[in-house]
Amino acid sequence: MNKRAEVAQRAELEQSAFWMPFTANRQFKRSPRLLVRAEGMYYWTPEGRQVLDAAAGMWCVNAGHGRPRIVEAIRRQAGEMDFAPTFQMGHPIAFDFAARLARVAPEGFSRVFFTNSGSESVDTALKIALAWQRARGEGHRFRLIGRERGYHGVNFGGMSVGGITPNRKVFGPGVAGVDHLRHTHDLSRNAFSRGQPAHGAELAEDLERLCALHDASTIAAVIVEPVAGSGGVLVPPQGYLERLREICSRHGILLIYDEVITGFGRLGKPFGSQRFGVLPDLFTAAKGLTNGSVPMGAVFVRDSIFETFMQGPEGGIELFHGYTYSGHPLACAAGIATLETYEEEGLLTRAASLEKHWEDAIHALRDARHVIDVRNCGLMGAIELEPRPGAPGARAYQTMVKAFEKGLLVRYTGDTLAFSPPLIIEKAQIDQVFEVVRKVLLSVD
Ligand code: PXG
Repeated sequence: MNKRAEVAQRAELEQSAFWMPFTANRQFKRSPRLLVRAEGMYYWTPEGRQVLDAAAGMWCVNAGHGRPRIVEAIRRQAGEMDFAPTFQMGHPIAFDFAARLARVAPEGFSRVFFTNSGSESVDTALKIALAWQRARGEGHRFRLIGRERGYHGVNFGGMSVGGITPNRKVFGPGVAGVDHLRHTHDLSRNAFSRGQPAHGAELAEDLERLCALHDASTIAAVIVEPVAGSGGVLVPPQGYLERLREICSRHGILLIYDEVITGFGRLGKPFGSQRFGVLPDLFTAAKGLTNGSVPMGAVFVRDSIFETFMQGPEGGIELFHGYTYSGHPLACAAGIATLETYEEEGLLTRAASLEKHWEDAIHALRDARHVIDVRNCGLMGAIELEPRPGAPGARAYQTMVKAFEKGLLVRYTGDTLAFSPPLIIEKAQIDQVFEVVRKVLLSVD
């Protein structure tokens, strides 16, 4: 692009009608970072610069970009049938996709409710939990418990159980009857842990505190991410999920996993529950469900929970909930092709075979400039930087910007750099990711 065209484009962007999500709009539009093409492990900028994607877009493109089978499936479905309702009508592809999903889910989770995003999946799961408690005669259970530093999307339910302060503070009181467990991040005991940290299983006992305070008979469900993503890649301490599971079961509380990030192979198994060997009662998915290609989310439900809803009169709607686009044909077509791609290439377990290399590569940065912690699990990782005094988040932001200039896409949250590459990444590319980060950190003040 010549200088004049560039100046014109900048001017246009500054006035753009696009109110960008979770973005400093004015700062971005003054100095934009644009992506125009993607294939495999890479994006390209309008100037033709290649950018290695160490973020799988935004934790979603698990099979890499532009996979031909997925592209073709979307194209074919768009030509055949663009839309069909799923309220009191059906189309075969939604039934087919749900059945295929049930086959990769842990045993006993053979019912799937479709949504269009992670946020909608979370709110759907919370509503199913409340409705289930009522259906089994426990309607006095209305409380929902989340966790500090949890991210469950941005709708009212997910915002309320979420535990990231800026995502909550200006939006009023949220859903009533919500409380939070303590988070599990503890640098004083667990800094530079490889995989699950050794200390902190006892933090699950915090649920006992809430049961004592509110009385367990008022609590419907607890929701946690198996590994907290946006809160900074917080890996559950050894024994933590086991204890949380045990306390929930003892008190009749449903355990919901938010697997929007941990689903579809991120942790070396199809789902986080399988990686950690601790099952929830419901779990959410989105992102990798369609490889990020068409918006879609899902809630997986234990068979026994589904059955509770199926006891009333046959002509009665069992759950007054759903979205116009639940089970959208394009999303289902993309999802089926995504599953086929994952299965054909062994991607739902590939992270397990790369985990050791990934772990060594990221932990090699423990002595890099500004670094105060390194964490990892599956093909997920984080490097926490010491915040610049008086400017929290600034150092990680600057690192992200400089890395992008050097051809690497990473994400950051607070002062933590987060890494979650497509699961097709090769070892040499893993090494490249962390070499670039090391170099960039040298140039960040
Ligand atoms: N739950 C979890 C665990 C998530 O990570 C959502 C729900 C909401 O999904 P939707 O599709 O409504 O955005 C998410 C989304 C980041 C980042 O950089 C993370 C998410 C979204 C955007 C950025 O950490 N997670």
